[in-house]
Amino acid sequence: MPFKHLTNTKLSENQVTDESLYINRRQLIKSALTVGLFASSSPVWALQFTRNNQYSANLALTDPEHALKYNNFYELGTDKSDPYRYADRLKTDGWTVEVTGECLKPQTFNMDDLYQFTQEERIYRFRCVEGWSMVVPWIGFPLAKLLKQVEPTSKAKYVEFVSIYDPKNLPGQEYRVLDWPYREGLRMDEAMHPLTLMATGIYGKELPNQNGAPIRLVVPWKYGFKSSKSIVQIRLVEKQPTSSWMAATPSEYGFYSNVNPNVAHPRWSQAKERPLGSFFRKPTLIFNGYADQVAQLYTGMDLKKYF
Ligand SMILES: Nc1nc2c(c(=O)[nH]1)N[C@H]1C(S)=C(S)[C@@H](COP(=O)(O)O)O[C@H]1N2
Ligand SMILES: [Mo]
Repeated sequence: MPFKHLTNTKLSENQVTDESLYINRRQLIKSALTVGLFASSSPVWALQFTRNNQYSANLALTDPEHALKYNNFYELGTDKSDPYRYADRLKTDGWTVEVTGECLKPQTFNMDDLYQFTQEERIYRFRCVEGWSMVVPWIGFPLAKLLKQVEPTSKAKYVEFVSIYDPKNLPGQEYRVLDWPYREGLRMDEAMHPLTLMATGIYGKELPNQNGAPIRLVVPWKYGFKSSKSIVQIRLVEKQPTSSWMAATPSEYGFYSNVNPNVAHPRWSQAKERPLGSFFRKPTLIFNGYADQVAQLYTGMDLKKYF
């Protein structure tokens, strides 16, 4: 993500190439050749899922070569190629997601617990605030199912998502490009919306590390940075949380961040997008094409003010 403070903090190749990283990189190249793009240290999960045809985009799928190798995941580095290159630095063994805050039954879920939710495949459009987009088949389950299980109280007005904090292993967290851990948030009705997905897989397989293993959020009508990767905690809260991007640059990144071709980013237009793998740009749709399903969430709100 272009970010004005990053021009100074952006690292050159040499700065991050210490001995252990160099060895790691060579191992990665080897494993990439043998097991392909899904190179991952986690055990292979026997995926059980059913396609949900209610969610199909009527668009060609993005080539996985792009969706799995051109990523934003600043914990692994700020270059688009860093997340794939340093994927092995993300440790996912024994992963748990703590759901806490304003709810009657707070619970810590391990991945087996989370795989108990019926896993479905949905094809969604995805639009990054930087102006690129993709169309990918995710596997996962609606966040609403998870939230209902912990029984939110009437004070639960917002949901905050906290991503992994592991600066010893994650090369990007050695640097304060963002105030770690990565934090995002949704309003309760957005979080409960049937489109809002907790994703555990992509292209028929478990999520590779670079795409946010073992579990991430996908909110297809909002800019990509709202779709937090590698989530470890979900907090039900009364007050609107401040996301890492809002904290970093409040004039550029708001809480809502709904895809909107009519509201320019302060430094570039949002009218068009470039699908990954394509040379040409095409018009961006309001709410990323999901207006029929989500526009009513924002009735009466000035979308220029609540950006
Ligand atoms: N924890 C975390 N989540 C994150 C990010 C990040 O840097 N850290 N980047 C966001 C941005 S800007 C985008 S566009 C998407 C990219 O997801 P993808 O690499 O699977 O396409 O992840 C989002 N989730
Ligand atoms: Mo993004």
